[in-house]
Amino acid sequence: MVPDPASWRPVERRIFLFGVAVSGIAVAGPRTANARQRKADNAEKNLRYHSHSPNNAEPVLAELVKSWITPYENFYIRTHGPNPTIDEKAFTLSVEGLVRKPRKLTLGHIREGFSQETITATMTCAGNRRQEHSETKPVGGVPWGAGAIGNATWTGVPLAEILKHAEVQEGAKHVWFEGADQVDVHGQKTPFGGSIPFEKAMAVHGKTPGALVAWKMNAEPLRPDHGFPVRTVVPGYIGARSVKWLGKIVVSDRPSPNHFVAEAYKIVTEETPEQLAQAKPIYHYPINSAIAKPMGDREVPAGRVVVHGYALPPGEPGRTIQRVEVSSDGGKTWRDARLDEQSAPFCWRFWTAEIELADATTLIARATDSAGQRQPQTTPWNIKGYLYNGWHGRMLKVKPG
Ligand SMILES: Nc1nc2c(c(=O)[nH]1)N[C@H]1C(S)=C(S)[C@@H](COP(=O)(O)O)O[C@H]1N2
Ligand SMILES: [Mo]
Repeated sequence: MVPDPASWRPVERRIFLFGVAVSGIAVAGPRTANARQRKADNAEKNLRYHSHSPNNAEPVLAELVKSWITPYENFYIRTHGPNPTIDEKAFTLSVEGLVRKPRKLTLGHIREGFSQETITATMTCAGNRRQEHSETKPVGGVPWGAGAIGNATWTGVPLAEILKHAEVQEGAKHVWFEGADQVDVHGQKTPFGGSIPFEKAMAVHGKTPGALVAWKMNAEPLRPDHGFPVRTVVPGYIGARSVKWLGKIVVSDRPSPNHFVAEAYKIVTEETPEQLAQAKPIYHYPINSAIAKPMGDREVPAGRVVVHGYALPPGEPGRTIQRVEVSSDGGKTWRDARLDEQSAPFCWRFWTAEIELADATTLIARATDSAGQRQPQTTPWNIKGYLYNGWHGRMLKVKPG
């Protein structure tokens, strides 16, 4: 059972002073508009911080399920290094590798030179619910509860358009993304990188492009924490493939050698070279669901209670949430939850269930998708604590009626 975020010890707020030097990217000092902006951004957020600079934070679950589109204030932040400071005017996005016409695209060109699309997609961290893995055995990484997930509208240009413009050559199999941030990896500064199969980059699932180069989130310019000025958004894939502060796209015949593709984001039980070499990078996220309300940290009166939560279909195209069930007797009997109206491809679905509470109760939720695939009761442990999607339990303190 996982403690609610409300019971966490607040992380001491450190004020971020210096921008990071990145080649081709302007460095700003403490008194710049950017530094002020960053402080303002953090203050606006309605999140519990696991760390500052790198900023890692998630919302309280009861807040998260108030709106199907997650407002900026409630949207989790996952970063591996300090936010880079980017000079919009000097900014270019480089498109290179297996292309006939390598490009350096300005923001103006990205925003105005291509067709523009707005999609809705849920983003979730591969480490969402990591705390539950650590109940089995310790795992590394940010100890996420079930709040490292959010749903937003994203406005941008389909990655496929940018690739066509650069004229992709024969043999393209993967597309790499590189951020402008600098992360400490084995004692060396490395940009955060992602990689997706070329097929996914060129795909259109219904109306949803396989990947978007986005500059707006919920109809507003991306905020610094979410990758200003541009990021990729890859519907159906773990958040790590949606690279923020995107500075470079490389078309290649192989997956990116970047640490965050070649080593991190793999399911292994030991980080040995053998296991890491064998394991494939994680792309899609699996089916998941969580109980968001009532929270476990306050007393709930006995009697009828409305339980709220989210359910996420797996990230493969065409899959939807078919059913969510809730149990208050440890999984012996289950009651169907009511699915909210609002739904869309690659998006979570909210649900509610009315449950009669007698005394101290553990509620459990599990979701089933349109292919009949159900959330597993537990998720096998892995050392990095990824993709926890076992039945979600919530222990309630019930006030006798
Ligand atoms: N450049 C860069 N992009 C990044 C990251 C990062 O640290 N640096 N973190 C990734 C991870 S692990 C996740 S889950 C998502 C989180 O996006 P958000 O902070 O906008 O919620 O961004 C991804 N893109
Ligand atoms: Mo993530």
